[in-house]
Amino acid sequence: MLGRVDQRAGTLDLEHVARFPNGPVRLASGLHWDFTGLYRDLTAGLADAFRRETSVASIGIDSWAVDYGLLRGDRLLGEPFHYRDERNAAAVDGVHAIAPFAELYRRNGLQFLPFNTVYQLAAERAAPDGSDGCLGLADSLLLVPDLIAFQLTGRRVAERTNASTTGLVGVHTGEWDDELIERLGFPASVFAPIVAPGDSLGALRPAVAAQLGAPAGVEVVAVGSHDTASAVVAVPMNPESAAYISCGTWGLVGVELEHPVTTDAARDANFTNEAGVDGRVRFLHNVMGLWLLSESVRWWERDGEAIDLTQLLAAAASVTAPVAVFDADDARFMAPGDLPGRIAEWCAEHGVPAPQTRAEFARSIIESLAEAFAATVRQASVLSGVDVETIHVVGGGALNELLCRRTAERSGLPVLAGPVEATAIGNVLVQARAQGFASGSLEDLRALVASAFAPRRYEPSAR
Ligand code: LFR
Repeated sequence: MLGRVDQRAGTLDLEHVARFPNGPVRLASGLHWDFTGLYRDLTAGLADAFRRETSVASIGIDSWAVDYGLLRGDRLLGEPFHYRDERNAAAVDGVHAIAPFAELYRRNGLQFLPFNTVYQLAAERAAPDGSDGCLGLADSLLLVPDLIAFQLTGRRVAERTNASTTGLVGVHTGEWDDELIERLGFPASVFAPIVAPGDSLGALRPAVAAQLGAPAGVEVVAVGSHDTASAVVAVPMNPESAAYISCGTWGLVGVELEHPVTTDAARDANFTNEAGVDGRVRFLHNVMGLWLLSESVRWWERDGEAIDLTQLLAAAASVTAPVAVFDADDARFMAPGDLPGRIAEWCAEHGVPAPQTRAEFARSIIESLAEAFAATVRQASVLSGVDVETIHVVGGGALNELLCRRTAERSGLPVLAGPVEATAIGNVLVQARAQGFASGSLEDLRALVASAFAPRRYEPSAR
């Protein structure tokens, strides 16, 4: 994505340059990412961006969280594991035997998700093939965006917003929790120095610059490298009276705070305190998100049939009979596979009629997500004390009219939808500020977002 920002002129625009699939690959060792393919495609995209725009000043990188690559010297020790791999579940108890969850929560402020890096690292050492994984061989561990930054620049850093999702960063310090790392028996030396969004990571490696035809002087700048952190930057909200839903594969539902909330109630509600840009706190909960729909569609398409999502959603919108509202948070929906079958299984266990047609399944998913979104916004408000008056939906979910409308109706609050490309916008704005094309607080940056991408409003009044 190419971004052009001029705060004084009030302009902010994005140009799509390249888009490519990024699916998991099942290898003998488990579910992995094709990092090498991802890097190939993104560098091709960068080269294309440099052909279109010769005055690119900087590059910012963001991706999903928690997953990492291990390096020995410059060599990547295998493709990174995918957080949906099954290996993590078995490692959870071992970690909690050393550091009980209540203690972890006090230290790192994170909701329990079995794939948090801390559990993945414990699983790494107890690989199902009987080996002890690659942790013992590695001399550095880099989360996915940091791994990309390393390939581009040669610098090994850990960007703070994403590092905060590992479970190994102190919620109050923003630094690696060395004592916890030592107690868990992880090699402290693999963790790279923490940098903040806005810090320069320096120039491209000369070989990379030549390969990509990069303009002279282009540098890599740390942004909110956790995609959700960048997305929250671009929510055109007043954090004192708004909640946000960053809705794509996941639905990240919460509020932005100045200070973490690590109360027993927040822990019991499984709310996370992830690091935001400018020291803000992303107090939120992971709701399963549009994964429920995309993975169902993938299942239906497994024999080669192509399903038109727009048509499916239109059919879902015209379902008039009541549909099952299931618990979108149920852990059974986490792994890839037969999602419709698992939804039907949930319904059978809870004595509610399961959806029958694909349109009913889609409607049931949307209703269940809207209900989970509404309930989670209410919880976020109670736990944090933020008096929520509006809900902002950003990300791909902002295009889903049925979901936005039902979220407004189920929550009783107006939903403001957009921007769709919030993550890319937040990424670009933090770079723009670092380069002097914009200045001020997140509120100043959000004012620019609000004027460039007017949100679409959904009223809470029922049909
Ligand atoms: C969203 C996201 C979530 C994180 C999940 C796994 O893309 O980054 O914030 O919990 O993916 O990394």
